[in-house]
Amino acid sequence: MKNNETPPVPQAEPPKKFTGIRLSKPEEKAAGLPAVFIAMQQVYKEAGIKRGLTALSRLNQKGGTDCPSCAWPDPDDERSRLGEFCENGAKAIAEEATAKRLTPDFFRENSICDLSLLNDFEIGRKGRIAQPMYLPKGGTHYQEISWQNAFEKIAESLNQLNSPDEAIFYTSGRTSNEAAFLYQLFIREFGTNNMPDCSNMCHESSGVALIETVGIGKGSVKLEDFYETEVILIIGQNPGTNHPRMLSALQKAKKNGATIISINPLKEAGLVAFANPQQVVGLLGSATSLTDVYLQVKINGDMALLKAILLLLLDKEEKNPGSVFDLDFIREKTVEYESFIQNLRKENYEDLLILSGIRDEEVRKVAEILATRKKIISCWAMGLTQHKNAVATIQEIINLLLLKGSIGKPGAGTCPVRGHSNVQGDRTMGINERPSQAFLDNIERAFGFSPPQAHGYNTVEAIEAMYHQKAHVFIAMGGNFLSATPDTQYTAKALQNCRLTVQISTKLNRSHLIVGQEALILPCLGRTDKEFIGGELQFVSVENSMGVVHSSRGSLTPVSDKLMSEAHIVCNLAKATLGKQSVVNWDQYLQHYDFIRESIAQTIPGFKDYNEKIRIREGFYLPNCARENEYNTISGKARFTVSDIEPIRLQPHEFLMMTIRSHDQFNTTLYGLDDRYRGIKNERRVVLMNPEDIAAAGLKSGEVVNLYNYYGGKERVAQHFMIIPYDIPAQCIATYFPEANVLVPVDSIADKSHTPTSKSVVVEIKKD
Ligand SMILES: Nc1nc2c(c(=O)[nH]1)N[C@H]1C(S)=C(S)[C@@H](COP(=O)(O)OP(=O)(O)OC[C@H]3O[C@@H](n4cnc5c(=O)[nH]c(N)nc54)[C@H](O)[C@@H]3O)O[C@H]1N2
Ligand SMILES: Nc1nc2c(c(=O)[nH]1)N[C@H]1C(S)=C(S)[C@@H](COP(=O)(O)OP(=O)(O)OC[C@H]3O[C@@H](n4cnc5c(=O)[nH]c(N)nc54)[C@H](O)[C@@H]3O)O[C@H]1N2
Ligand SMILES: [Mo]
Repeated sequence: MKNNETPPVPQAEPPKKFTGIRLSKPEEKAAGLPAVFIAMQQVYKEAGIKRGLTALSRLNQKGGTDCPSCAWPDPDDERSRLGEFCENGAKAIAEEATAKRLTPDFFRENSICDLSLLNDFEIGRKGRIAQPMYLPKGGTHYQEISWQNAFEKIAESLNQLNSPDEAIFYTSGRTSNEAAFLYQLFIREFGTNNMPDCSNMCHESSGVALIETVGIGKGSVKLEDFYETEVILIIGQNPGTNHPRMLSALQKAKKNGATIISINPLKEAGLVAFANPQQVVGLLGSATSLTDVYLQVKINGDMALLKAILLLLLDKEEKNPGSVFDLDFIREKTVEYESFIQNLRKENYEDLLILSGIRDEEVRKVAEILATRKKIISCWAMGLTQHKNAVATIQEIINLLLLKGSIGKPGAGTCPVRGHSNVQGDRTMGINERPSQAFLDNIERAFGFSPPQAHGYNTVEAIEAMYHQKAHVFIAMGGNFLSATPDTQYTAKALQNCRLTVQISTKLNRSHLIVGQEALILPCLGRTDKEFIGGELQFVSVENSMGVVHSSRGSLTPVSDKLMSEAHIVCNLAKATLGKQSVVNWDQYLQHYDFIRESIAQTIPGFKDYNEKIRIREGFYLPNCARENEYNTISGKARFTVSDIEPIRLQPHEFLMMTIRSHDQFNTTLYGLDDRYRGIKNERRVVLMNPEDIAAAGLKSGEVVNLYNYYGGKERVAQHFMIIPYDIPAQCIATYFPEANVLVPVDSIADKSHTPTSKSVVVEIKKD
């Protein structure tokens, strides 16, 4: 790009250009040979054969590297010798293990404006950030800076604030337990709880719903429970793409006789059938069919659907008491059953069917299955958590499980399937803007300083605070805050209002380009990188979606000797900022990770003897009361909850939009431009739309449109999207995240959990 063509400001949104779509029929099964093949090719292309083979052979093996992709657990028993990873895990490795690096020359040659004109796929492909970089006030290009100077600049900015609450410390869920623990310790000693994290946009609704009802904000099942359960509900989740290794567990469950019920507006290939690439038959392409009953619910129609199912179950139970509900469990282990039943009776079955978009016969089929089964697991993910009524909907699932006594026993329970590989661990380590009093007391007891008591900002509040200039310094431990959060243009302004923005990252993304008056990039080691201290290879630890804490060690030589581990970045930042005032021995933590784990053991329940237990190769389970059929609520019992449906009423010209992931992305990181299972190749600016809706709106397949949202009286527009006919319920549409985030209103959030409502955005469609 010539200088005179460079736009004056960096672009917050990716270029509004099409990349050349190719369409095919959506697939009806996931994985199989092509998947593994494609994945391995990408690794070798990015990392080279030797690095690639080294990284892949260690992935998810006991004592090896924890996959930086999703949080699905590794099998406790045998692990596949073919490799315990999936296509998308391999893509995550290719992304991180790449041998390409961004040198100071790269940043000299490319201004932030130039880079912002690339699409997110192109930006990410540039390579690993190889040294700390600094963007001065008014600067157009990043320039190299020493680690020492970088820490001093941050310390100076933090110490100049009028209050520690004018700083914001974001965390994305890849950060290890060790780094997360030190990070929150530093932030609290500095004096704030402003710790928004990606959870706020992810499973926060699950945490809130579960704590209120069963007394623990995590799922209750173990992997083995899948192998002895009778029914698995999979609601608002696309495991074929986002948790591919879950398909092996579903396959085994199915072989053992489980019935699978999927609830999703889209017929996702991975839920329909699976050809396991880790088995010879799977490699040959023969598939196990997975879902027995597939309910293509309307977007946000889940609560109505669940209530319809519950009404049918109640009806059966009343005809033959004790035949459907687990009355002993209800009596001994729960409270508020009567008010729940009373409220349920008020519902009208026919109305519920209309709201859910599911036919009577289908709902009856499900009720029939659930009526006689006693061991039920319910899985869910973003299809439930990112709505206004997310907490209430998830609690309706809990109601169902409680009625059936399907929790706290083998083969049954809750399974919110987590996103980032250590998002659950980061919360356990105290990354939480609303820490419990007990947690704060533990910090005070272990370290002798008084942590701040006032709650801090969550993600949405952090955006508002920066926008309104109540916060001036933004530091991100990983992630891509600009592109992952709602209302892209608004968030861009918020970040640009800051005096200093700091990104601790492995790869370049748009959050490095839309920055405060000054900006820093601190390049860190990733999961696959080896880290030596005093000649000894260190390891970190992480917690998976089922509460197993285990170690992870890198296997590759870092691409640059100027990378620093996240834990060491925090120690140095703390030393520079807090200086002699600090009561924490940061120097000790720099010497060995065992010292960090020792402090964790002294502070956080469940981590006693951490250093010994973490050396058990398969890791150890954290205590989980719901799993033990104990409920850590005020009453000491699990709680039924009562909630009413508040349907989203659409005008005839409006649509309800969900923003979803393609098969070729990890959140804002694009591995490619395809969504193979959905039959969409080489294009992301698409709107999936019901064919009858397309005709009724006077549109055509392939037509170019703009999408509008008017929440709160403000116009938001996503320009230049292509209409694609797709099997999706009427008045529902789907677009990809993050391209459509510009439409997600920052102030439209879930009740109680404050999660942005990224799966129910009211949209108007107009021709371009
Ligand atoms: N390869 C890969 N793996 C990932 C990620 C990734 O981006 N790529 N992201 C990671 C992270 S952080 C997370 S949180 C998880 C996300 O994993 P998912 O939650 O599976 O991700 P989404 O694509 O957001 O998909 C949500 C699914 O919910 C459905 N859905 C949307 N709205 C509704 C609704 O109202 N009701 C119902 N019943 N269904 C609905 C969509 O059709 C889609 O199938 O995956 C993690 N793993
Ligand atoms: N519209 C819409 N918005 C959404 C969602 C949605 O479904 N729809 N989903 C939400 C969800 S569930 C989530 S979890 C968030 C995700 O939000 P984030 O966690 O903020 O985003 P990611 O895209 O996962 O972050 C990717 C970046 O992390 C950095 N990175 C990768 N590995 C490491 C590492 O090991 N260490 C460090 N320090 N940095 C690393 C790289 O620079 C990379 O570019 O997005 C949310 N936003
Ligand atoms: Mo997530």
